[in-house]
Amino acid sequence: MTYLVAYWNIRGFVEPIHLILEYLELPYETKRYEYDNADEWREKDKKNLGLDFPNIPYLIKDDFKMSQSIAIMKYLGRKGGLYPTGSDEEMAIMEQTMETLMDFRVKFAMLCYRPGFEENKVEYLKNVTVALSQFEAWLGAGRKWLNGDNLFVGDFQFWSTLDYHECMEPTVLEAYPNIKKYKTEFESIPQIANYLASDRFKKFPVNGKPAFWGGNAE
Ligand SMILES: N[C@@H](CCC(=O)N[C@@H](CS)C(=O)NCC(=O)O)C(=O)O
Repeated sequence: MTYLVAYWNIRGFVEPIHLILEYLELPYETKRYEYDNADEWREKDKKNLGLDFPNIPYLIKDDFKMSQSIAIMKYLGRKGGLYPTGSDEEMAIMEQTMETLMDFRVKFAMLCYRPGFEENKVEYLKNVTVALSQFEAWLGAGRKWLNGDNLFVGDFQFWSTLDYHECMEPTVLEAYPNIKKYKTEFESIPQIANYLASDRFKKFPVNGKPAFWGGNAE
């Protein structure tokens, strides 16, 4: 009953999935494709693994195969109470958080993968204050985690995206005490602390080789 999770050999989109598996202490293995040998994915596994919508990350457990990182997070989250069922309104708020996190993550990726990184970064750091201020206020309204008292899958996505930002610009969270406290507390969860201290976790590369920032082992 081991989960196989596959992705490029980077942090990227897959990290929250690893964090959730680690937190829930579910047995898993990783398959890491290398950019220098991308045909192993593109020409071999993408065509032959029997994924209905071939993409990476993908997850395989016995005969069960799926792609789409958010769907994978929710699937694993439901198993461990990290994506709880609630009223229509509670579910809507969780979805709102997930979509907001995805916007945050995608804007960061666009910065990293677009030419002109150094010039674009200046503008990006001005604009990201809007998203960070919203998260700061959201947490400041008495929330320990993004969904209140209990961790949910969005927290794993949020931590990861925050950490990528700090890797890119170490002072980016300085003006946001609630976010900083949140991030430290997430890192102090025993399963997460173990993972971050283990050789299963590497700070770099954050992004794929084609990126203009974070694509190297730094
Ligand atoms: N919406 C998908 C996007 C996945 C995606 O774009 N994967 C990229 C890496 S970030 C990839 O290289 N996919 C392999 C492919 O398109 O063949 C998800 O969240 O899983």
